[in-house]
Amino acid sequence: MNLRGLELRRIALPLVSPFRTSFGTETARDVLLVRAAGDGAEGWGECVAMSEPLYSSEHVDGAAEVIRRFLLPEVVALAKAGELTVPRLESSLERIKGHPMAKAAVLTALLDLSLRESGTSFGTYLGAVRPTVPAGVSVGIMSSIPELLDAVDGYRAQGYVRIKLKIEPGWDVDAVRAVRERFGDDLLLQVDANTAYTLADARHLARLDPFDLLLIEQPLPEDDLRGHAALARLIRTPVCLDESITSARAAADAIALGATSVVNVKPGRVGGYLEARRVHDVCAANGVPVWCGGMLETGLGRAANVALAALPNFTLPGDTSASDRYFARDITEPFVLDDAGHVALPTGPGLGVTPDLDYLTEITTATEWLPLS
Ligand code: OSB
Ligand code: MG
Repeated sequence: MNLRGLELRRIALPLVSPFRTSFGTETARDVLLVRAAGDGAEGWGECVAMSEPLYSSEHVDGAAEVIRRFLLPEVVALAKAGELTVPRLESSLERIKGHPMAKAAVLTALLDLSLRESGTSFGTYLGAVRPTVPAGVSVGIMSSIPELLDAVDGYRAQGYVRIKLKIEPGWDVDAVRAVRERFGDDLLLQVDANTAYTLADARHLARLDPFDLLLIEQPLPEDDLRGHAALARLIRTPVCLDESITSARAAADAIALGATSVVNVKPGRVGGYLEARRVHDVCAANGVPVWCGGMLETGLGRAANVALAALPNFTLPGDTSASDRYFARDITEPFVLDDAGHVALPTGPGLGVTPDLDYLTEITTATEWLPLS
């Protein structure tokens, strides 16, 4: 891999509608993109950090600072030694603590560059076993139940095969009951609390038991594995961890403790696609099914997620929705649902999608060139 430098590009991509979770409301996606410039070819990595540290401790400004100040020198050192490969860089970055989303963005840009150079797709590289993956959709907290039912109805009409409702105290049992009553028992339904509850809410959360949910995602704080294990013994709905799963080791620990019986795999949260594959592998070895989470990715991040979701132990539909779930216009060719409610893996080299540079220029708020020498 012959790398000339990294370009950081910040874009502001409007959302089709506000997306409300227990931690906040987004109206536009503030995204940091990393472009790895080679000789001719280029690779792209999307940093999934959000503007504010409300989902996890990272945020966009912080990620940009970590990349320019601490990750770039590791890239430069390996390049100077003629040893720049993605696995080598991943190990070098271990000495920098934390910042998995910043690391994932850099590693993904370099992986895309090297796969484009070798003519290999992300899916082939990661070990995909299917050409398409089933698409679920994450439905934000709404201001009323009728508004929620309309939104779910619309997504079902579009073909989504699984619905995930965002929940928080005050927007949980009634919302789930209303959706179950309206759409029936066959609807694949799950909920995501983004850490909004405590173990003292166990009896309340047990009121979700009659609704046959696929899972409840991250009810308790990120560092509360014991709490999740205790909760899992008090409710029937399977507990699925998202925020807590920061590495393959964290996944193994959570499984051993009985804190999670399903795992949401998000590459940005675990430091990239190599670690995401290890999370997949450790879960598979323990008989724990996984699914691919999302962070409102543009087509670039979505392409890589869809490829990952085609690995064998991704047996539940992911938050791998079509581009128009979030964006009227994506920065790449859009991901669309097929008749079966699936999205297709790109087949071209690397991510297999290309950003539209004119549109990118239009929505760019800042760029920064970080040369290797
Ligand atoms: O917890 O899964 C989450 C979006 C932003 C941050 C965290 C989460 C989410 C989602 C939407 O639920 C996932 C998506 O459709 O990209
Ligand atoms: Mg989640």
